[in-house]
Amino acid sequence: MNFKEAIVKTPCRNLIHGLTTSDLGPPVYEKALEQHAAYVEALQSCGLEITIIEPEEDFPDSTFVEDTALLTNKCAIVTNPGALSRRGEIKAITDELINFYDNLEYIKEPGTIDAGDIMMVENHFYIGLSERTSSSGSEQMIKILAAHGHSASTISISEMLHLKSGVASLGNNNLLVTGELINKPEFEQYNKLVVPDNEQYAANGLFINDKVIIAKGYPETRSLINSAGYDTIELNMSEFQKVDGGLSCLSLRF
Ligand code: CIR
Repeated sequence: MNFKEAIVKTPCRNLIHGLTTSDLGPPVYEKALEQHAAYVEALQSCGLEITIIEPEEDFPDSTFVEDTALLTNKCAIVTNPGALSRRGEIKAITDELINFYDNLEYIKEPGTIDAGDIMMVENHFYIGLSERTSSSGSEQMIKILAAHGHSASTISISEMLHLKSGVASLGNNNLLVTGELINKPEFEQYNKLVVPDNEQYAANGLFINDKVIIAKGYPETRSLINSAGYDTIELNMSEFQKVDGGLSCLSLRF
């Protein structure tokens, strides 16, 4: 799918209190703002129109908009995020999505989904069953997607926060993949670009309109992607990494 639009949300000051499993220390807010602005520019350079939502201090993790909705060329599904502190993020996203989609679908209690657990490959959606995404959430998602002509299936993950923490579709049957996901039978049919263990963070790349955006500082992954014939754009993601965020989490692309 060629993307035309992206929705992002400016990080709030409370980003320093975002959920995290890392021991990298709290993000520096001003740096996060700079990195976010560079991210927006990179999306623009890939040809996307960007809608920027105002920051919201009540939700420290709300810059990670990807988790709050799944957008396809046929439908928009607002999620019920797995972390309690993130549930309220869907209000602002819903208010924005109604400007782009006629009908919104919703994942309902008790189901939970973070859309960072969902990877689109052509017309198929892989849904990671993680600590954030429950079976009930994924069953609802699969039904909604099927009603709109999309197929979907689940993959269990145990070591990563989200499915897309460890895999990204680069189109042309290529997957950028790392860690526990490398040998998943579900990904057998793909040509795998395997991200080495010491560069795992770089597996969360973004394939947008023929370019691949990757985190800066991961030379092996960059040359792997370049050797496969893609141009890369590198972005410093240090402040978002401190709160477990990656490139894909920072936008909703459609
Ligand atoms: C969280 O734990 O929810 C945030 N600190 C990071 C969310 C990252 N989102 C993503 O990978 N899609």
